This record gives sequence, structure tokens and C-alpha cells, in this order.
Amino acid sequence: MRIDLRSDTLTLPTPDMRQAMLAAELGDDVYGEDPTVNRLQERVARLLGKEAALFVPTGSMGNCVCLLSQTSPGHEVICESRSHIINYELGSLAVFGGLLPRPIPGQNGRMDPADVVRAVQPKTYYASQTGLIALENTHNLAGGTVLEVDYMAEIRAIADRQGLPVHLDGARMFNAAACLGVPVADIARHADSVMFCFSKGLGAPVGSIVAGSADFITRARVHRKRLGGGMRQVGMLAAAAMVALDTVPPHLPADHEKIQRYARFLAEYDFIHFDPATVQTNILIFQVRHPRRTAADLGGYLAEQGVLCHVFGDSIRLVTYRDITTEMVERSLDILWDIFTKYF
Ligand code: TLP
Repeated sequence: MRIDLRSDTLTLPTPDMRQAMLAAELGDDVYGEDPTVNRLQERVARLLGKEAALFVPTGSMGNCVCLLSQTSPGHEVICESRSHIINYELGSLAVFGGLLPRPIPGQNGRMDPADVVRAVQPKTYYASQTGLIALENTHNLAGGTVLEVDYMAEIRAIADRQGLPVHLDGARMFNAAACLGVPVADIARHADSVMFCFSKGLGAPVGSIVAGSADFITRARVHRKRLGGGMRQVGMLAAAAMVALDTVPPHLPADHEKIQRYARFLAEYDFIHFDPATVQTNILIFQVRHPRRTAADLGGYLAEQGVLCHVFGDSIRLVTYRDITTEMVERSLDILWDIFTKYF
């Protein structure tokens, strides 16, 4: 049995999604004529409390389109130093937007509001200018941690005082909403642009979406096309995304429960390090600090037994999602126990 805990991007489309893809009513979306895409965009705009939305192929393109649509080349983007936009998007903000990251080290993915205020450049002709503040909820590299709505409101207030837009990388915002017990609109409310992914915990095969004001979406559509993201009969993908919205959100707390099982088990070992308070959604990142064994060793032993996880430096990331059954969780814990007993 292969148990793949590398990412929630590994979910396979459900039979319902495949059915919906086959049955989808289609048109050419570059002409704005794919009825299924149009329905999805309208639905997401309503769901997030925004004027409009735009389907995009990936979260990375969605983030990029959002940054490009609200800044000018040479602008600085204030973001948490471990945010996805500056660590895992191959410098797209610099390559395509001519943007400079202004990273701020945060705590559990949360920048100190006072640091954000300090990071805003004075409005002088000789200083590079701040263009945007970016947030990530849930925060991937911090271990799937959640930004609370009040915190987002605080950042929004700072942005308003400075006349700056706020972007939310909400790749996993449905997990954040499930954890906070609030509607996704509450999380989207304090951002001018929002991106979320259908292809992570929501389980659709492909696609992300951006949302914001109608003007913003008009600009986003241009940037999406410029980046090569104008797709044609893409209603096939939108149909799967629609099923994801219909069916998956109520099941996300179960994914969060599964990761807690790993957290409880791993907390028993003194060579495993993580802060249990950071385990809030479907991600667990821990460090291996052992006199003879490394994170890579552990990743290797696990892989030999068919359990895959993401190893980076001294850290390992585990991610749970719909296709990881409780049986798989228990089986992988047995495997971990065996490995720890034998080698650690
Ligand atoms: N994250 C992927 C990898 O890129 C690391 C993963 O497996 O977690 N924002 C956040 C917070 C993300 O975690 C990701 C993907 C993206 C944006 C980009 O989405 P895609 O992969 O659709 O470009």
C-alpha cells in the first residue's frame, strides 16, 4: 500500500468530478464563452463576497496575476519571509512583475503588525515604493498555520492607512475557514485580491481562482493571457472544481483530525521537534534532531516502506487529504514505529 503524504495536491478526482467533467457544457473561455467557467466564476465571486473572479490554471499563476494587476515594476511587496510567493514561485514576482520582495520574518506565518508598518517605505522620490502587502492563509511553510480574521483586519487597517492593496494567497483558505469555523468570505473580506486552489485539499484535478473587484479582474484577465494562461474549453476543469465546492469543504475537518494523529504520535519522541500549537490544519512540519540519523534518513526508510513525505533540510512535511484513509494513517504510524524502534 502506497501512502503518499507529500502533498494534498495528490488527491485524485472523485467519480462525481469525472462525471461532471464529461457532462460539462463548454465554450471558448478566451472569448468569455464557456458557460461552466462563467458559472464557477460567478459562484466563487459570491462565495468570497467579491465583485468578480477568474479561473486560472495554477495557484502560482493566480498569485502572479494578482500581484501584477495591483502593482507597477519597481514596487516592493511586503510578505512573510517564508511565504510561498517568494520561496516556491521561482521569483515570478521579480521576473514578470519587476517587483522586489520585502520579506518580514514572522511567527507561525504571522508578520508582527508593527514590523509591517515599519516596512512601508516613506513616500519620497528616491526610495523604492511599497506596492502591496501579501498574506498567506493557511501558511504552508509555517506548517499550515491559520491567520485569524482579527489579525487580517489589523493588516487591512494598516494597508488602508498607507493606501496599499492586500493580496491573500489563500491556496488553502478552505482549510483555514474550517479551522476557524467561519465562512470563507470572512477570510477574503480583508483582502483586495484573493487566490485559492481547487487542486489541493478541495481535491479537483486542476485549477485555481482569483477574485476581487470587477476592475481588478479586468486587469487580471490581461495578465493571465500575457502569461499564457488563456485556456479554451476549460469548463471541463471548472466542472470538477464546482463538484469540489459542492462536496468537499464539510470533510476538511476530518483531514485536520488525521494530521493530529501523527502529531500525537510524533510528540512522544525527543528527537522529533515541532510546536504542537502550529498543527492546526492538514499539514505537519517537524525537524529530526538525532545524533546519528537525519531527516533524509527517515524519509528514505519511510519511502522503502511505501510511505512518501516531503523532506527538506532537517525538516519533514506530512500532509493529509481526502485520499489518505484512517487505515493508511494507522498503517503509516505502525511503519514509523518500526523504523524508530530499529534505527533511531
Ligand atoms: N504548494 C505546493 C508546492 O508548491 C510546495 C505544495 O505541495 O504545498 N500558495 C501556496 C500557499 C501553496 O502551498 C502553493 C502550492 C501555491 C501557492 C501554488 O500552487 P500551484 O502548485 O497550483 O502553482
